Amino acid sequence: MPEAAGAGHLSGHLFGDPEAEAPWDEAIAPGAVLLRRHACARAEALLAAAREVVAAAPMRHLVTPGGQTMSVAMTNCGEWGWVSDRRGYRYDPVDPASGRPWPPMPAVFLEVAREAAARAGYPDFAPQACLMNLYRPGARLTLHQDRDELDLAAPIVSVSLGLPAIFLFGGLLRSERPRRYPLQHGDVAVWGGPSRLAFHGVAPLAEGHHPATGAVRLNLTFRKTR
Ligand code: MD3
Ligand code: FE
Repeated sequence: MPEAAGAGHLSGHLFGDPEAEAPWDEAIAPGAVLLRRHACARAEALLAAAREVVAAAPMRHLVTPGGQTMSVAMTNCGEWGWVSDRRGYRYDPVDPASGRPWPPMPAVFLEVAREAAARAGYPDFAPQACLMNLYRPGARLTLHQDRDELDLAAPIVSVSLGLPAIFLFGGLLRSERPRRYPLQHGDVAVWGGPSRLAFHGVAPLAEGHHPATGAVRLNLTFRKTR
């Protein structure tokens, strides 16, 4: 049989991982694109850098202004960090748990975020905050909008690592029934333009094991905050 340019041949030697598949892009809404498996090649570097951030600014369960403890554990790196407490939601340059600035954004975080944004049509994305969300089985995010940022013209870039999750993507009204998208290890999403204020959430994480993270999912969201 002659050598064919089939998917097996093309994906078999990417980055030296015989299991690796070539990334592909999926437009899901105006201004929203999923860059499937885009971060797989740098997943180990992202996770190693994430562990260093967490050593300096541990994951914690924030309390909402309504007094509920969030099921997702969070920390931040970069100039600004997203925090929630009884007083409200805000970006703060200081980690309230330590009184110190958030750890700097690791170079590999910035590289992956900027490259994804550029691919989606935002060549000058300069994230000032990276919110790191840790999901254990059962953890979820109810439908919400991200509107604590002053510059809504900048996109949000998100990177999924570890266990898969069902992402819920709604419309500009809470009443719109969300569509469900599975997000897998290495998937990167860019949310901008008309999708920037869409309601979205994450369904409760199912139990599982992922070779890169074990029993958890880690999501990184990169934002321009002001
Ligand atoms: C769509 N995080 O931290 S990332 C969040 O998987 C958040 O941890 C989820 O929603 C997670 O606020 C989803 C994907 C995402 C992020 C921001 C968006 C999707 C978005 C903003 C507008 C529309
Ligand atoms: Fe969000």
